[in-house]
Amino acid sequence: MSAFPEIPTIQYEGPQSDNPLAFRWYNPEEVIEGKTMKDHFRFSIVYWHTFRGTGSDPFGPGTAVRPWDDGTESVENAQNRARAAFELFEKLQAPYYAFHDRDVAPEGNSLKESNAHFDAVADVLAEEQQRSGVKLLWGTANMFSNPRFMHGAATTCNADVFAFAAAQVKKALEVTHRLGGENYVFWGGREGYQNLYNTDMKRELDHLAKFFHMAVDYAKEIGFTGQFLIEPKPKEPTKHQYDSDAAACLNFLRAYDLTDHFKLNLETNHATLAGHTMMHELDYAGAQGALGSIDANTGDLLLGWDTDQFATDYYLTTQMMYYILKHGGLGSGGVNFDAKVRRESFEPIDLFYAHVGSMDAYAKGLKIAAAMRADNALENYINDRYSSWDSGIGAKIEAGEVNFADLETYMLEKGDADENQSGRQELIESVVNRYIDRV
Ligand SMILES: [Mn+2]
Repeated sequence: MSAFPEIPTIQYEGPQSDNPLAFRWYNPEEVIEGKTMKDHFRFSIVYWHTFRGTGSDPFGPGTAVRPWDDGTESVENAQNRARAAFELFEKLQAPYYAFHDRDVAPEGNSLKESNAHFDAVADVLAEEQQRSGVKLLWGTANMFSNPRFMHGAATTCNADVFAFAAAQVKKALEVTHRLGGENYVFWGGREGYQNLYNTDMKRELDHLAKFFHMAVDYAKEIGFTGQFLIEPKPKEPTKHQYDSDAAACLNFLRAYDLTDHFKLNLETNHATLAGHTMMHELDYAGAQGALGSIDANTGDLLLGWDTDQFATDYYLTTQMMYYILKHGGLGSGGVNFDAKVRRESFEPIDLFYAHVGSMDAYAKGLKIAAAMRADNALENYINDRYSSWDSGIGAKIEAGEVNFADLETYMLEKGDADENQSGRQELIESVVNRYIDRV
């Protein structure tokens, strides 16, 4: 039985198409910089927003109409939902999906029962993957919804809760491994604090590191070779999340000897909550060899919380694809739509309009970014701006050949520094516009 009987498989029709159920820019087989669009993006659909999101908010209940879902927490309903999910993945031509353990299968009355539910749904996920060819980009464990995690999971003050979380991640790793997952993600959930007065921050960070080392050890034990990813987020639900941004995560990983085992899963709306642009986070992580994957969404300029909206802004997608290309792509990661339709967009067809529109926005962003790179549109300005480092005293400093005394001697002889040159910000912004106009 089809969950989306009115929806065809979405096809590429080109930029002139007016069909909202066709791609105008995302052409999976089109080659950009020597790689197909399909391989650049490795688009992934999330289970949580797309199949468990109801549209509820703090002011009212869910609004979403989901005819394939009977609204119960039965295993059978979860299995039927999985079949509906794969129909959507296929019709969107998405090669990947991602889930939390508790999105795909209902939590039971004990850990044992929860694990059994998870296995029963994983059987259907395995069947559907086999049938459709859609693959698992990553798995993760939900360690924030159940009230037991009110103080956190790996950073809880309650040692038993840490043990429960460890058991839950052990199982999630096993299922991710069984389903051929290419990555495993840790998003901090409630790993942070509401008030430092009642918090032993050092002890909590030590516990978090211990937890990650145990996960690395267990992956090795079961032969899971997927990439571990941490997803930075500065706040919400806690006022301070320990994985607050790319720089904080990398410092944590380095301090606890975990850099060899982890990369970052960067999310647009988390970057902006941290007071950064997404391109900043991508460039920072990329510069340190830690760009793993992205959760593709956007916030709202006028709202200060994590709205997880579908991105359609060409400036944003151009910037993202530019820095992803600059750092050599996403490796085993992908462009994962951690985005939800608005509460008012309650019909099943809105799930398609949302994904198609955003996939197109990323595809156009990729084409604009590649056109800029082909002309070295930004690189020419950057190279010129830093040219004082290519020879003379700049080259000596970079090579480590001079010390403070040498530089004092140099400047005493010279008298003053060479004149500065314009940064040309306004010019470069209009250069970017030129490429957006042309593609
Ligand atoms: Mn988010």
